[in-house]
Amino acid sequence: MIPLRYGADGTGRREDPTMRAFRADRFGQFVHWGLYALPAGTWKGRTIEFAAEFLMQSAGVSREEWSALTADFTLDGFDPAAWARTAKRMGARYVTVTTKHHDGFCLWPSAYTDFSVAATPSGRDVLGEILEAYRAEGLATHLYYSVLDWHHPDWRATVDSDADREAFERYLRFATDQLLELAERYPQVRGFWFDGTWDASVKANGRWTHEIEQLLKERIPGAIVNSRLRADDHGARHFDSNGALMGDYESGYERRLPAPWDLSVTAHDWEACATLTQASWGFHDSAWAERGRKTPAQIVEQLAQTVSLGGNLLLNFGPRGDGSLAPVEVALAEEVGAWMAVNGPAVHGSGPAAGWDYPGWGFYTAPLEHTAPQVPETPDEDPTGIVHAIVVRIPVSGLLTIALPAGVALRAVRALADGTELPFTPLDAHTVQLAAPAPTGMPAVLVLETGPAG
Ligand code: JFZ
Repeated sequence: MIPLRYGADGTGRREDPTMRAFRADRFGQFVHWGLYALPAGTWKGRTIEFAAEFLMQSAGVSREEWSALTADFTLDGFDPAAWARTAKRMGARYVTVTTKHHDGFCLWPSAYTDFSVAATPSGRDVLGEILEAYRAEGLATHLYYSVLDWHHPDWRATVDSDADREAFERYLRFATDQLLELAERYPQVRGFWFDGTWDASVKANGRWTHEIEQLLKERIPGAIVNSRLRADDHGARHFDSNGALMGDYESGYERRLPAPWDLSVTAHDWEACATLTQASWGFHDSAWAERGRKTPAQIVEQLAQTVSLGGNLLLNFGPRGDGSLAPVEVALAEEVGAWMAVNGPAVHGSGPAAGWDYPGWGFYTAPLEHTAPQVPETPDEDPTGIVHAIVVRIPVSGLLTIALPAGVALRAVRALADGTELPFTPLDAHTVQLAAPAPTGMPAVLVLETGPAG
């Protein structure tokens, strides 16, 4: 064990009510919204085939020119109630919203900078309105905050001189002030999602990442903080130099997921984030962004894979410059929501089905409170319960093979959608086979009712 001052807190997986609620939610909505939604990937007629929220950097726009966008941030189509309704109907249980992205523009009227909604025509507290809209729909709220800041004169990627050190120390003071301001203005939030922490300047300041996590948790008891914030004494990120997770859940899976059989990730809480378009988080109005746009079935498959491995999925939406949602994203949310309305029990409050091997044709999930008894650890433990089989690929044989964990028998198989019972045939002591459900274009969920073998 390497002695660390700013490593993991050593308490392991959190089991308090706030963390349990976050874990049971499983599905969240990410919202990337800021000035970058106005140019939406195109600057002076030139479309940049890169994430829209990076346009200031990728198109080489000066601070002054970028700041002038505030005049066009008029909120003409801004309808946070519609965002929240869309998220709720999709089956998301929480939202994570960008308060300040890399360009430094703040969605709340911060006392520590002029570069905020206070400088836009309406002057409204946009963030406050968004949080209130989601609260009204019963969703929990988390705040995204980028430490990286292209606007602030004191931000540094590297600290190469005493002058840099002083500047970056002032910057961290500014970030601390802003984060405590957010906690004070919006004490109803459930957590903080840090980003833009990969630079050498932050890695050399593990102490600050540790302190700000503690400070925010003092101000908002139970607050949930992602691992991306953290660096330890030696600059190790996410996991400290002893391999222990820092922050409350691992947040390194981005536009990718762990392999379906990689049970190592079930050792801790984690959340993956995903884009609907190929590679832009902010609204990108171009044919490039549309290429590779995900289908509802792909989203549901990612969600099923995530839950089967004990993670949460944070699915990104990029509202347009006027504050309205793009119709294509609303349509996607509706279709995912129609699936969730029927099959939500395989996602919400579910987690890995311990002892059930990855079947290839889909994913198993089990209700969180039943996870333990699914596979009896002692012969007298009762494995009665249910496992959800989420079928995403139908084998050409048309048959699904289910390998049962030792000591577990299959009592019945039903379609979750309508309760129809599906007959199955035992192949040997712990393998059964059944006809795959007819393809509908969307994953089918089967409820496997289990009991003790023999
Ligand atoms: C970051 C941001 O730069 C991006 O704009 C967006 O907000 C996203 C959610 O987070 O992008 C990253 C961060 C981490 C990795 C890749 C892109 N990573 O760990 O591979």
